[in-house]
Amino acid sequence: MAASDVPPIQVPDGFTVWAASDLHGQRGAVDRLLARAGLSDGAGRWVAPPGSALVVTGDVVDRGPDSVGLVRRLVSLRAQAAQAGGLVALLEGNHEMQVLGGLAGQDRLFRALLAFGGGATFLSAGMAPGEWTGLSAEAIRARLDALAPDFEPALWSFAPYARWRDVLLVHGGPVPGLSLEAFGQGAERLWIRRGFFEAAEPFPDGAGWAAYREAGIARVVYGHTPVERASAAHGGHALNVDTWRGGVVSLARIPPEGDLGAAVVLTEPAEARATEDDPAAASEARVYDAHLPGDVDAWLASVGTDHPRP
Ligand SMILES: [Mn+2]
Repeated sequence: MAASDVPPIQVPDGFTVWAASDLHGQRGAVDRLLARAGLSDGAGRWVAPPGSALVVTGDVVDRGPDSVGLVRRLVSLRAQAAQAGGLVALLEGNHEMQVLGGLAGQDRLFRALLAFGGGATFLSAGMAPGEWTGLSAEAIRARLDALAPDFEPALWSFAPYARWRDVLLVHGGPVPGLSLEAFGQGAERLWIRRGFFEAAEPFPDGAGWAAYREAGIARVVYGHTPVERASAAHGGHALNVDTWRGGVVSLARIPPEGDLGAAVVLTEPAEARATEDDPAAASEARVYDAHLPGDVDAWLASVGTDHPRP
C-alpha cells in the first residue's frame, strides 16, 4: 500500500509549475515567495492565472516557527487553486510520516519526531514550551487533536508524488530497481539520498532507472537533503530545492524541458527554528534513514486506508 491511500498527482502538460520543498513551518517566507511568483497575494489568497501549479515536495512541518499555520495556508490555497483553474500539489515528506506515525505510537517514528523538530509543530498548535516532555505519543496526539483538529486530517491528504511532462516530483527521489508502482507504494522515496543523487548509474539512462525511463520520466525535482542553494545533479536531470542548509527557502520555476539547472529560483531568508534538533539523536540519522522506511510501510499496512480528510 501507499504511504497514504491518496493517488499520485498528474499536473497537466501545459501548466506553469513552481516547486518548493522542506518548507518546515516557514509560513512568512512562503507567503513572500508565493507573492513574488504571482501565485498568491502574500496573505493567503490564490491570485495566479489559470494553468499555474505549485508543487510542495514534502516536509511542510517541524523545526520552523509555524507548522500548523503553514499547513492550513497550503490546504486553503489548494482548495482555492482548484476553483481557479490552477493546482496546488501537497506531497508527503518523511516529517509528515514522523508526525502521523509517531503520534500513532510507532516507537522509532515517535523518537525521530521528537529528535528532529517535532516540538516546533506542537508549539505552533498552541502547546506550551516543553509541555510534551515525558508525555506519551497518545497524550500528545490527544492534545494536538484538541488544539488543531484539522491538522492530522490535512497531513493524511498529502500525495505520494506528482508528475508533470517528463518530471517526477517527490520528496527524497526515485528508488533504483523498482517498478513505478512499487516506488509509489513504499516509503523509501521519502528517505533516499545519495542512492539517487549520487548514484553511479546516470539518471535516467542507467539500467536501474529503466522503469522510470519507460514511464516517460527523464527529470526529477526533489528535496530532503539540505543544500546551500538549489542544486542540479545527473547532468541537469535532477534538481534539489531543499535549501535549508543555506538558511533560505526556495521556490523554483521548473523549465518545461531541458536542463533543470536553468530553473529560475526565488529565495527568501528562513526564520529561526522554534526548537533545535536533538544533537545526540541527530548522530543517529543514518540509523533512522535505514529503519524508518520499513517502519512506515509496516505501520501503514497495520492501520489500513480509512483516514480522515479535511
Ligand atoms: Mn525530509
